Amino acid sequence: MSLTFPTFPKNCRSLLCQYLTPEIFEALKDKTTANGYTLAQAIHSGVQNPDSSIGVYAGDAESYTLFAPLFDPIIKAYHGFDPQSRHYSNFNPDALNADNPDPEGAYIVSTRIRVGRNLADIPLGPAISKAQRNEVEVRVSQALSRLEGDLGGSYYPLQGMRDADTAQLISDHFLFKAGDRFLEAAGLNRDWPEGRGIFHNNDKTFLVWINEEDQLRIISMQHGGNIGEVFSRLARAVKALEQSMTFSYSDHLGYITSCPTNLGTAMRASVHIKLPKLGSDMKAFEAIADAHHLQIRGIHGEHSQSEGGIYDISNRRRLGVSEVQCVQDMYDGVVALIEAERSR
Ligand code: ADP
Ligand code: ILO
Repeated sequence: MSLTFPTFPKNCRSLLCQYLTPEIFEALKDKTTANGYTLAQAIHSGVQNPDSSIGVYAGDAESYTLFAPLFDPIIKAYHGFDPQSRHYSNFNPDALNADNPDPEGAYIVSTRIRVGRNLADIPLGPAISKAQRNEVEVRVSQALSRLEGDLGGSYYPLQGMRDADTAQLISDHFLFKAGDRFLEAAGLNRDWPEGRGIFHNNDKTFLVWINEEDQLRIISMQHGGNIGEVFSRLARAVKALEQSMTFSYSDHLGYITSCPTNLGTAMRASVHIKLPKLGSDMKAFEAIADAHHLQIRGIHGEHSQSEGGIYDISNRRRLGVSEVQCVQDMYDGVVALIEAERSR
């Protein structure tokens, strides 16, 4: 980690290289948050990986204020959200107007909605110590063990998990992958695999990742396109967990997450959907996705490719829009995509 202005390749398009000016660098390079997080750490992932789309990570809530001259324009560029704006929440399933967009099951393979959360009194993953990470694992797995009914389940630490079980959980889309180079450079893979793990109920429709990019990723998922059921289960689970944990939240930025793309609702609502015809006309596909604030990913998560004409389609905006609006964005866009696929 250097204290000299980084050089980026000419073709670099990340938000970091667009917004890190020499003036901003000079003004921020000697600042350190109360948890000891520095500008050099915040930009390290984007400096090491010039093909990043964003390139920065926060080490704690204070990073977003201390390094605001860099973070604010990045947040504005990604979410369209101004530094003086206020985030608002609406996680009420009754406010959602999203029936199953594909009741015959011709297009949608599965639906998944996740939110990121971090404990208010512990630094975010990039600045967390080994002892603090282990403490998060204990506190969160204990809270999860108190859940009942369809949310009840078991916690499986990554350490000691059989390789075949890990591989199966990853290929079934339930578990995060190891070795992500963006997370690696952000310091998020330190002490791997200690302190990480996955909780899930019997049906694997409710899952919680512990200590991946955020301390918690709370996930609701199931086969098919019943978005309302997936959203309701998630809302119920989050409410239940809030009884025993206080999550980091600010009126300005909503839920505080290590990557600025996840601020606000920290929600990604997605479907795995078969769109082989649109997939062979990416220009038209991307135009519909852009018009509906959608992101297109491959079926093994971010930075992966499509397989068999199946794509992961999700809301792109998460901050300055409510949870209900995130899902509404995804629903409206999926309806438009199915219509376009059908008419080809
Ligand atoms: P995140 O959703 O936390 O941003 P990723 O993009 O890495 O993270 O996705 C994590 C896992 O969730 C991947 O295995 C991905 O294939 C799976 N996944 C995402 N959306 C769906 C979906 N609608 N149905 C099934 N699996 C999904
Ligand atoms: N740091 C990576 C990923 C950014 C958005 N995705 C996630 C998972 N936070 C990049 O800048 O491309």
